[in-house]
Amino acid sequence: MIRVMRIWFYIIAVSSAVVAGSVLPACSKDEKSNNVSEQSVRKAGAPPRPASEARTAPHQAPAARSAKPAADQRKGSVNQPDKIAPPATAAELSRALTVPAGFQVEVFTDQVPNARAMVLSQSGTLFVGSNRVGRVYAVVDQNGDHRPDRVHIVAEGLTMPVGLDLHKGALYVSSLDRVVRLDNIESRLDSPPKPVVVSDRFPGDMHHGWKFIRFGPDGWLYVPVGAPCNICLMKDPRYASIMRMRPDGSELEVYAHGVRNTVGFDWHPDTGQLWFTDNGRDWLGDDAPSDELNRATEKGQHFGYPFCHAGTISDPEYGVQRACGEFVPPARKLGPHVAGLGMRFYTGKQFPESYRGAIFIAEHGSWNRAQPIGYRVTVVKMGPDGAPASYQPFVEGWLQANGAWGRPVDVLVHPDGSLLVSDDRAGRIYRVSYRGS
Ligand SMILES: [Ca+2]
Ligand SMILES: [Ca+2]
Repeated sequence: MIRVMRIWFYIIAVSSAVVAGSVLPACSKDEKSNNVSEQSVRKAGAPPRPASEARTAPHQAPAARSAKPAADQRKGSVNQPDKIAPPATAAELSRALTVPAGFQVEVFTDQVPNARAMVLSQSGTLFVGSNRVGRVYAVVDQNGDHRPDRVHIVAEGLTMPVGLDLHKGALYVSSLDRVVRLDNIESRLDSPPKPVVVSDRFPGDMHHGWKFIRFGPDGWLYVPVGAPCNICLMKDPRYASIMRMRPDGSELEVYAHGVRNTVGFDWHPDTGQLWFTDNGRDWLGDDAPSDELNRATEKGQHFGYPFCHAGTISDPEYGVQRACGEFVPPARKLGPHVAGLGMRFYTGKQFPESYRGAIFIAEHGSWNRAQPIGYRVTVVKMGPDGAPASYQPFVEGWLQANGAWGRPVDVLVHPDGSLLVSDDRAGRIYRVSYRGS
């Protein structure tokens, strides 16, 4: 009898630990991680994480244990705005969203559930990734009247296919531990090809495992690998980095270190330098640290994580190991917990002169802040020295007093100069255009 009770006690203790472990650490900065177990990831083809890749968490590294803040020392709170119904009509939409004078916002399509990153082909097909629904969409507007005629599903069953880009007629798509390719995609929208694996050399962690990917002007495919935690130091240098590889998957290497989780980047149209957003750590309070807009000027730079946040905030646990001065500071601090995801330089001509060369940022919005923030598109305008000079809201209104009906994820400059914005909560893509004053 005593033995049976002991076993019951053990089962209850372990279950409680599992529940506790799956609630807080599973929270990611820009959204909660998918509720999918590592076991189901392995079933989907991802290899289990080798022992050598174990994180150097305090429970495994006695030297760091004393610096670990206990759970009750975390600063901050969870406040995820309720999901409310999106505006149903064009009139309601224009009342809900605020834009600068002369601009207007329309729904481009509402047929893309869980819409994430976007890429537009030369012939005008808009490919859209997703997260938990595992699909890739192709939105076709045959006559270019900004009213899509058809939405195809060109891939499904992928694991968090957030990011995608086109190269020589093939659509490259991220899927957790791998990048796959759909060849000659535009001629096969009705009968899409089976994805071909380009590389499966990425970790299989679900936490920050979704990947925005893009080809750089140098022809390399850039693939970030997020930290598999809120805050941790991994021995494997692939974690918390931006990696890159050749289009055939060869020469995989780390391009930038110390990046917690970037879900959007672009190259400056004149300098060719890589600019990227990075989502700061959680549980340091409502107002710290700021999320970051960063600029990489060469390969091999370190952007601070997990030692230093937002250029000046030494991490309470890892900051003793390396000083903030050792790292590249952000080019611009964004708001705390705003969750800046997709970003693009404005290369169009439709918007007024002051927007030329500015950076638009899709802010997915906070969960770890008493007063929610983000849920908007912001704009960073550049000064004459090429450095960010201002940071302001551009489109706001997805967040209302009683909840949030949408969450911006990615932005894309259309060749006609308008700006497309994807929204994974409302399953929509919007078109922001300028009509003049
Ligand atoms: Ca059309
Ligand atoms: Ca940083």
